[in-house]
Amino acid sequence: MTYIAALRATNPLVICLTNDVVKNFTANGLLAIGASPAMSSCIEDLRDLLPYAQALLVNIGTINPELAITYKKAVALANELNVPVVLDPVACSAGVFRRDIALDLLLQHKITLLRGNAGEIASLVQAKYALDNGGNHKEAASETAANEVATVNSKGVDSSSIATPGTLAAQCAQAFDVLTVVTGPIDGISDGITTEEIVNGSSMMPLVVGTGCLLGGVLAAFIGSKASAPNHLYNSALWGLTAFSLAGEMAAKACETLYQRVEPGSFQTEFINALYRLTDEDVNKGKRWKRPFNREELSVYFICGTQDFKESDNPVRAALDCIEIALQAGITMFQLREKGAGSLEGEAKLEFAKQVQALCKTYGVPFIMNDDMDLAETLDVDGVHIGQDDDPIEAVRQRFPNKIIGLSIHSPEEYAHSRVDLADYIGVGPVYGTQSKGDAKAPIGPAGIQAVREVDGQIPIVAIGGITVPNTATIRAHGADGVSVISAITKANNVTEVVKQFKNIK
Ligand code: 3NM
Repeated sequence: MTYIAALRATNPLVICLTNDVVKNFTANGLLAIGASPAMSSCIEDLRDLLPYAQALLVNIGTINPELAITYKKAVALANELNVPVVLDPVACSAGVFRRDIALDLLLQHKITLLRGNAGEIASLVQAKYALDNGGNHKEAASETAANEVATVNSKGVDSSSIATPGTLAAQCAQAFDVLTVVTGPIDGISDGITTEEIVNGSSMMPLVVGTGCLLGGVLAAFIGSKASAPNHLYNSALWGLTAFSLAGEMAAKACETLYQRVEPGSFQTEFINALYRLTDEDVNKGKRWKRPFNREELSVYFICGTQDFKESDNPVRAALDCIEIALQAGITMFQLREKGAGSLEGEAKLEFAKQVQALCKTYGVPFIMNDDMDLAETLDVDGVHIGQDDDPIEAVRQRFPNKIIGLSIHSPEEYAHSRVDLADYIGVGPVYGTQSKGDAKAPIGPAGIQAVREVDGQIPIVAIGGITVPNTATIRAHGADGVSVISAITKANNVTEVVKQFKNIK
């Protein structure tokens, strides 16, 4: 990726209709990264400048009624001119006036990218859900402020669990059809289909006023630059967000070297220097992206390999067809388990795995590799699943700090002896007898699921072994977040119908 090089070659003109507190820092930061900033705050001036701009930033930090009208006119004009718009709804979770201005811009105009912290984004999503459900979104405001980072789901706010920045970004992207960036100790980005979390950054960044506001400008510069890459909007924003967070890490390191300590004043200076120095190679080497794991993805988890189609004349074709139909019907996770008598090896396994991975990507479903860690690394899969006799989870987590990791568990005793804290989810089973695994252990029944759930109320659990549509409700009632199945899908007469039935059981 060469997004920084493209930005510097384009030297995009970014018009910043931004707040009074951060104008100087925003202008310096944009200059340092290689963009051309212009601060403008009246529509007469914007009419002159916008036709030449590559992007417009609207930051509502120091809002007033007159400016609110200017935001609206500026965004309408940018839409007319096809200039991408970044909206920063500063502090919109703190007051209804701000929140409704941001909401109006999102609902009445085309915003290309929305950037906010978790509280700001959650308040907008909640207000949108309230509107969709015919409710009064004004009443939702005070509740939103209290539940700053509460999970927002289709039913409203569920404060029992905290949304990850990635899931919140995805919820917002879907609610408003806008590319969303949620910033915090871990950042999230989503266009509603693809979602990533970015682990880079420095704890010093929130101590410098205007860092988040500058990010809005930097993201505008990245999306406004001419880089010809697939899915330019998402990828350039992801790259820009990562570059920005990495500049924070570089600034903290520079302060350590220069002053043997990291403090806000020197950090601010070194941060601007880091933006100036930063290269695509730095981002390539330093990026720490994590595909967020959401326990709901365990709900219908399909597992298979070509050995599960050995009765077919062409097991590879049969497996690919079945996987695609299952993906189309809405499975929530897929694991490639190419294992046991008749399974593919070497080059044939690699080629097959590549095709399955491409299918999963098309449908936005996590692609998990069973056991084969080298292949997992080669293909850069979304996650891996390991059994008790495979590579130890400590080594796997070290090798794949950012991937989903699933670990098989048979009993509360095995749970007690395993580093489940290093896993994103555990697969518990076999619940019933199974034909699909030669060396399966003794069935534990739904009570076995409950026994593990009782020792850990939180960990995401997927049940496995002999699971069918009729026994799924019981298994879920005993504490599983979802079911993983082989034969119930590979041997189904109507795969679409079976997947849909699994999906309907909660
Ligand atoms: N692992 P089916 S049982 C792959 O208990 C696997 O860890 C198990 O296949 C375990 O849905 C199993 O056809 C096979 O029973 C699941």
